[in-house]
Amino acid sequence: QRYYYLYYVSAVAYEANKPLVIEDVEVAPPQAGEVRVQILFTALCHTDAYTWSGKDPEGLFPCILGHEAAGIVESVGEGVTEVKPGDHVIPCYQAECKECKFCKSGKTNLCGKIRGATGVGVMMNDRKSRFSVKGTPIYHFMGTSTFSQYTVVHDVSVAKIDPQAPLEKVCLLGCGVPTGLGAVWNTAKVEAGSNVAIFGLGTVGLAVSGRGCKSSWCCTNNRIDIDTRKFDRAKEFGVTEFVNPKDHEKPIQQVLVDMTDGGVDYSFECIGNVSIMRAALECCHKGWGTSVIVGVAASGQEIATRPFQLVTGRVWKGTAFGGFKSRTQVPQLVDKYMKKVNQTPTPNPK
Ligand code: NAD
Ligand code: AHE
Ligand code: ZN
Repeated sequence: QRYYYLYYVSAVAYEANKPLVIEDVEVAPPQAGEVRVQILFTALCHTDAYTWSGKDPEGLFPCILGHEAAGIVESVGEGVTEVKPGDHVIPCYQAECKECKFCKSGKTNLCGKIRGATGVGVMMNDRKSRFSVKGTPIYHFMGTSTFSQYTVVHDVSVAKIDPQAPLEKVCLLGCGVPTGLGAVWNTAKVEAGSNVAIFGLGTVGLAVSGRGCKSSWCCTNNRIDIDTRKFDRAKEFGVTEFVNPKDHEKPIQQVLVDMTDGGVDYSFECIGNVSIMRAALECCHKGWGTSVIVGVAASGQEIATRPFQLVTGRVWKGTAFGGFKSRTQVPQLVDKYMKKVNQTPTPNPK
């Protein structure tokens, strides 16, 4: 166990939309209930770009972005019992304390214990940052800040995983892949034979379309993207039908309703565009179609539809981290990846 300040390299976002600056950052030792992690691999999620753009109402600068990563515990603060130095971990922006009203409810994967601190870029203990550059504090981001060789996270935000798992691959289980899988398995609970429309074929949309829907044996999937290069990538995920809104004059919801004998059973918005969220709801079948909002829309943006769409049986839902309880279920997803099996994990604990 080592308790000293570390000087390591991080990519600091000093201002919205300005290039990240590679800096020597001082990373303070973990305090009680905190874990310092050496980040070995980090990916880029659209949400990092969204906050960097300055459109996130919770975005604070200067900060260290990044929340889709994997690494090794370097040291732990007082009272930390569930991980120790050397453990392989995935930082979890959606915490799981197992004690708060949210965690105990069995109804949600949201956790309330540290959300108030992570939303303002600090740690719970002293409401301060563990990062600084020449004495200037740098805000944390989403309680993870993985664009850094070392980071400090709350113990409730770290999932201990199989040490054999390849960290360069399972880092994706920190956000995009579970979000897409869980949107299908946990939030929509798509049944076999369902007709599904997926708007946006980035990491999240591909996770919905690939393993997510295949595991649910959907027979028809309509994938929508304006970037046709994404279609080639999606074919590798077994996708066969594509719709490019730019090829149609009619609104995309009408195109899909016409193509699917009245609308799809499920749709997923994986872009973060409020007009498309509306289209995703309105392409659903009257009486039962369910649309899941996964995309994150900018500050000030609002969704709209005619209430009649809901009165006539369509359902509008949203999902955060695919409804997975992070510390419990991320290690299960890693195990599933290691076993290369394609089954749903155990249901959320009550
Ligand atoms: P991404 O940038 O990899 O993919 C977005 C895709 O949308 C791209 O393929 C792009 O070509 C396509 N697109 C953009 N505009 C379009 C349009 N008008 N019509 C059709 N397609 C369009 O993003 P990602 O990392 O997969 O994330 C997707 C969204 O989900 C983002 O808003 C992100 O912030 C959000 N997100 C939410 C959660 C959650 O827990 N709810 C988790 C992860 C990501
Ligand atoms: N600060 C943003 C929040 C955006 C948002 O909804 N984030 C998702 C995760 S995106 C991961 O790539 C989420 O889990 N939200 C639940 C939570 O507690 O933040 C904003 O727009 O205000
Ligand atoms: Zn993300």
